[in-house]
Amino acid sequence: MATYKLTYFDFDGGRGEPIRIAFHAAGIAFEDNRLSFAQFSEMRQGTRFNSLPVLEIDGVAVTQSNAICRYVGRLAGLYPADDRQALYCDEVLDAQEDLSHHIGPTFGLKGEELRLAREKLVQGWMSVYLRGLGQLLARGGGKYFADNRPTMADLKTFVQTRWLRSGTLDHVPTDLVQKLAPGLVEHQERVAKDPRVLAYYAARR
Ligand SMILES: N[C@@H](CCC(=O)N[C@@H](CS)C(=O)NCC(=O)O)C(=O)O
Repeated sequence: MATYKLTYFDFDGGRGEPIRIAFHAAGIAFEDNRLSFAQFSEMRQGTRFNSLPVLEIDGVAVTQSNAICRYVGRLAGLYPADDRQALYCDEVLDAQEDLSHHIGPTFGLKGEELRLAREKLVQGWMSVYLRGLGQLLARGGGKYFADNRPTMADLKTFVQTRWLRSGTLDHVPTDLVQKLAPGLVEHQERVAKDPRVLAYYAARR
C-alpha cells in the first residue's frame, strides 16, 4: 500500500483542494500537510518549481496539480476512461489553471494598483475564462463537464467558482460568475451536494 503526503497551503481551496476531496472520495488515507504562508516561504526554494502542491508517493515528490488531479482522479473513479471524455475533462482542468495564472500576479498588489489590476482582470481574462467555462459546461450537457457525471473537472471548477463568489478577492464582484456564466453557479451548488463532497467537508469539521 503506497503512502501519500500532500503538501499545500492551510486553507480549503486552491490547487490542493480538489486533490484532497478526491483522496477522501477514494477512501485513501493521506497525510494532509498544511502549511502557513510563512512556513512555505521558508521552504519555497527547496520545492522543485518553488510552488505547491507537492504530492509525495512513497517519499517520491510529484508536482503539477493537474497531473496529480488526473492521478488521484483515476484512483477515485473521478476521471473518464473514455479518451474523448478525458480530453473534455483535461480542457477544463487546464483552462482553470490558466485562469489561476492570470489571477496570481494580482496578489501582493495593494491599494489603487490592486484595484486597477483586478478591474482589468475582471473585464479581461476573468470574463473570457468564465464565459468559456460556461460553454464547456453546456457542451457536457449542462450538469457536468465530461462523462455525464462528476469528474476532477467538476471538483476543480467547484473550488474555483466558490472562491470567485466568496468575496475574498477584492474588486471581484461576487455576482460576476452569475452574470457571465450562470450555469457555473448552479454547477457549484450541484457539486457541493455530491455525497462525496458532503462527506469530505463533514469529516473536516
Ligand atoms: N502549475 C503549477 C502551479 C503551482 C502554483 O503556482 N502554486 C501556487 C499556489 S496555488 C504557489 O505555490 N505559489 C507560491 C509562489 O509562487 O511563490 C501547478 O498546477 O501545480
